[in-house]
Amino acid sequence: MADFDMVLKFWGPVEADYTSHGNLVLTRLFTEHPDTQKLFPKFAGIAQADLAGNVAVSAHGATVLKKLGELLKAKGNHAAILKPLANSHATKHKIAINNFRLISEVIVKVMAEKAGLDAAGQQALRNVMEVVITDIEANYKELGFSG
Ligand code: CUP
Repeated sequence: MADFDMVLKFWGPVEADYTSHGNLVLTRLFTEHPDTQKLFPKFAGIAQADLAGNVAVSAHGATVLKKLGELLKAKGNHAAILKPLANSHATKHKIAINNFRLISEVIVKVMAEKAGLDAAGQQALRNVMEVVITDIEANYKELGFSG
């Protein structure tokens, strides 16, 4: 089975509550990698203890997971989805590529815990994220953002 489909088998629980799962992803990212909390100015001042209940964290977490859902459903045909995302993350937010690797690993862990993503699914998601990140990197290069 293709990696995209392998992950989509476990997407139901995530899709059913993008807000809670999204908050979990960003809270975990900011706790495990505190520097990443400074990437977005609107999150920089939030105390770690308040992340779980923060509405803005939940909202952006939901955005991240919705985007990932779109990417999975595009099954590799994602150039049109990634271009604007790479654009805004390079020119507006200035998010270096390594941060996408960090958030990807956190998403794998959260899906394992909350959606039952099994070992094969975890590998499939890692493969999908590798393709996505490579394509974002190519966009970054075109934009002249070193990332
Ligand atoms: O959209 C958005 O917002 C993005 C999403 C994604 C993820 C992963 C991959 C691809 C895409 N984001 Cu935001 C991202 C990020 C963040 O937020 C943070 C950190 C890092 C990355």
